[in-house]
Amino acid sequence: MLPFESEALREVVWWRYVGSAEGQAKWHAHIIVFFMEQRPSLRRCEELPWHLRKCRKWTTLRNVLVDLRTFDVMYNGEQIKGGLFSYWRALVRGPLYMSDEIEASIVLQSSNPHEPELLAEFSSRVYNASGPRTGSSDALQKVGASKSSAILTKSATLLPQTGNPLPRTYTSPTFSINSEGLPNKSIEYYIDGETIRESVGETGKPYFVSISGKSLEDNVEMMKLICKAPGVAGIELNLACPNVIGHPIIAYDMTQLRTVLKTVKSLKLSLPIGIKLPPYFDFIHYQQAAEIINEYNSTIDYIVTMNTVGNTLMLSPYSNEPVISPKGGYGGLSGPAVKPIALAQVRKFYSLLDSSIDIVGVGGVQSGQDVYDMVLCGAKMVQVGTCHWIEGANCFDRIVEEFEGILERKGVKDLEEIRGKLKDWSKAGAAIDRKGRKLEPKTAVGGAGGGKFQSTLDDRAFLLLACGVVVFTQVLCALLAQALGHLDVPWLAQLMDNLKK
Ligand code: RRO
Repeated sequence: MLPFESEALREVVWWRYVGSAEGQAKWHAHIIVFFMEQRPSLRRCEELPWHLRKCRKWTTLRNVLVDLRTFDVMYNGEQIKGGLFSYWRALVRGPLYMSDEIEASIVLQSSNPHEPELLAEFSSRVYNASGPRTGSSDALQKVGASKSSAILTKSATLLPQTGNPLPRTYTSPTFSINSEGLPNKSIEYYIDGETIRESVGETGKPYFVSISGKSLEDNVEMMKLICKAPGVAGIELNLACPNVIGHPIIAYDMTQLRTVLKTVKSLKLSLPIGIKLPPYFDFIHYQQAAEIINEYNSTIDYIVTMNTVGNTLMLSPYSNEPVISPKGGYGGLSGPAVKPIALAQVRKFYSLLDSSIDIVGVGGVQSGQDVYDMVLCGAKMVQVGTCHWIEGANCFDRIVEEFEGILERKGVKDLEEIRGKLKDWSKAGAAIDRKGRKLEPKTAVGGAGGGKFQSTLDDRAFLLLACGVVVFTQVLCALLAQALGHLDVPWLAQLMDNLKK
């Protein structure tokens, strides 16, 4: 058949039997099931990895590629050897949820000498959290233009909302509180082609949409809409907003959590889906949540942990009233103060969840060291929320550069070398810690590499010492001048006489 005719035929078949992104996902899944049951023939090795990548079934793709017979066929097959390498590159070095454009460019550029640089940029694994500075394409464009490796929207509702009454945010160097109440421009805005084009620009970065519907029905409707929208890389389903008046935090109610995941499974979405969780504090609650999420491991691609610590209260020492107005002053806590809570979530879920479910760490991240800590605890990607809010999108450049500096100093070539490799406390480790603390400036906030929020006590000691040196030098000069007869100050003459005696 002539190429033109074959293209035309392809079109006809597509419209007759496929018809939509959802239909396409269904057929990919059929073909995957078909080939999974076959022996590793050349045909299977050509087809199966391609369909798995299309469906973003990364774990299955890895399992197929590590099969020795498959490797043999692919490595020795002239036509598909390049494919083998490109699949591995996508699995090992690229961020997990690349946009199709980025995936395509990685395959195309497999022989490009600049490729390591391109991949290094995307291996940063740091991107924005949903929250302040994510509500409009103007704000998202700044995220896209920075070293953030992806772009994530503010949590959307079906209809636009203005949010809770002002003042609804409070910031300090160590923590922030918000009760924004989901101000957003509606799902229609965030999946609109123009919004996505403006936000992503020429960067080709993956664009994720966060949703936080008022009901399960709203969430279902929004997920269906997102799957039909071209240009969206994945969905973050927020099950943890603490600030909607009259709506408890969904993922604290295990029955509701199960119902939500069951419903999501029944939708057979064509996009990767992550769920954003609230912080848990008791091991039994982690276990209960993890058990439910594991039940849906073929549906849930990743979790995002954690949302703000809900319903906290801060008073003004001047007015003796809450610092924010909605909900009696209760709001979600974020910023450097919550980092230990966030690390605990990542670590605990890393030990409880099936390895096919990835972990995106978020909470109190403001430096490269914080990103490193998250990865050590098991995070595959790391989000930055409050620091982005306070510092602006430039924070991504700083944090990514700090993180890359740490990796370089430690000789880490691939994040998998360190991900989840946190060791238990040891005497040797404690000795290294003591040494390190002595060398480091003591921080008022605590935690190394605190970036902009750091105020060092050593700076003050240095200032005192400098003042002492200046005063001492001046007295010495005066004594010298007196001795040489350039000065005639009676109390200095007295002091010199006393010194001579
Ligand atoms: O908009 C908010 O008040 C808000 C949301 Br949706 C959320 O998920 N977490 C938070 O601290 N604030």
